[in-house]
Amino acid sequence: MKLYFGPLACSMATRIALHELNLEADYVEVCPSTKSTLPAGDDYLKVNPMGLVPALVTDEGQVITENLAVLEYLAELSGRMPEARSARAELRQWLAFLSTELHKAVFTPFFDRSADDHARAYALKKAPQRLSVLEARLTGREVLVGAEFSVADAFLVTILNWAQATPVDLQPYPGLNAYAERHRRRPSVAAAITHELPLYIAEKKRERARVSA
Ligand SMILES: N[C@@H](CCC(=O)N[C@@H](CS)C(=O)NCC(=O)O)C(=O)O
Repeated sequence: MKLYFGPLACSMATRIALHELNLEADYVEVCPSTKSTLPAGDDYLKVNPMGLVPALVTDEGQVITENLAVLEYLAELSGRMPEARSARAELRQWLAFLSTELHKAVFTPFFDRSADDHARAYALKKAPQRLSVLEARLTGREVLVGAEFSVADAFLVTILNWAQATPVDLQPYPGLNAYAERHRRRPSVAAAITHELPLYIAEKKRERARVSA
């Protein structure tokens, strides 16, 4: 398999999931500004015309995009999709919530250069309700769905990591904050952050150089 990723972006959820599930993959970094791969300089738009990460190329050569689909594919590939239909629906429900209500609605406006102050104000207005839903869900629970760390946790932990770089404040949500702190120390998560943080810093440096050129 091959994972196209951006440093500390939502694609880190797939890196964590691959690690958790003991699945091998090649990792190809994508520059968010030029949409080319690093260091080869290949055109990423030929892989995903949306220019968004993640994209996972399976061993059969299929390109899968969209976090929800990629994460569910990996869970299924490794036999970790729940057996019961109701439990599968529950996992999908949380993946969809994370993808749409949390990632896109609350955090994307702080990273998307085309978002303006109105978009960011809208996101901050939406945040408390969504974070409260998570706070209620995680109170007394170690993980988001089921009994073990799952692809949904890989996704949530990746998203919550962005709070540090945005005005989204996790402090009023002690259960959620503790969840984020606890899982950041998990080996798969710690390894992903340790690997991607220097790449993120390098990406920001390149971006500053490009802007001032
Ligand atoms: N709907 C997509 C969204 C993916 C997405 O927003 N990826 C961001 C990184 S977290 C990205 O590639 N941003 C680069 C850009 O907007 O140009 C999914 O769920 O996979």
